[in-house]
Amino acid sequence: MIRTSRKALLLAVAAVTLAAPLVIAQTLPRTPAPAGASVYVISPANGATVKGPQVTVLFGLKGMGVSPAGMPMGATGHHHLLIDSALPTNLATPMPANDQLVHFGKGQTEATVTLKPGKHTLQLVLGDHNHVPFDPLLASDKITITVTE
Ligand SMILES: [Cu+2]
Repeated sequence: MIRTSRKALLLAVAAVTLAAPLVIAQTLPRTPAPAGASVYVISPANGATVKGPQVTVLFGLKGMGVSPAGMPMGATGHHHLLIDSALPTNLATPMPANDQLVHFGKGQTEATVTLKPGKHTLQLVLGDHNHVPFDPLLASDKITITVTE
């Protein structure tokens, strides 16, 4: 009779821990937003049809100020424009920067973006000096526009 020590083999395998690379986004404290603050898209209007491909978006903010990223300056933040994109799911980390989540870290209050013909959604999120969304989240309504050639 051949006996293999399966139990010993399993224990050996269990003892091997795999050092899988972990990507942990840096968690930062969220800056409290003043009561009553809100962010909104001034233009284009929700449902508007606009000529593209260059579309100018005006950023609105009530109850707070706009300041460049990098230094905490009281109740101020900078705008982020989500293009055809959902809100970030993790609100305790700096927002990523990409074509669909554009930072305006110089304190811009408007931007001209290039959009292909068709329907697009736009939404603003205010971030603090670390690009972390405020607490509570300050995001505009998501608007939908149609861009023509
Ligand atoms: Cu930012």
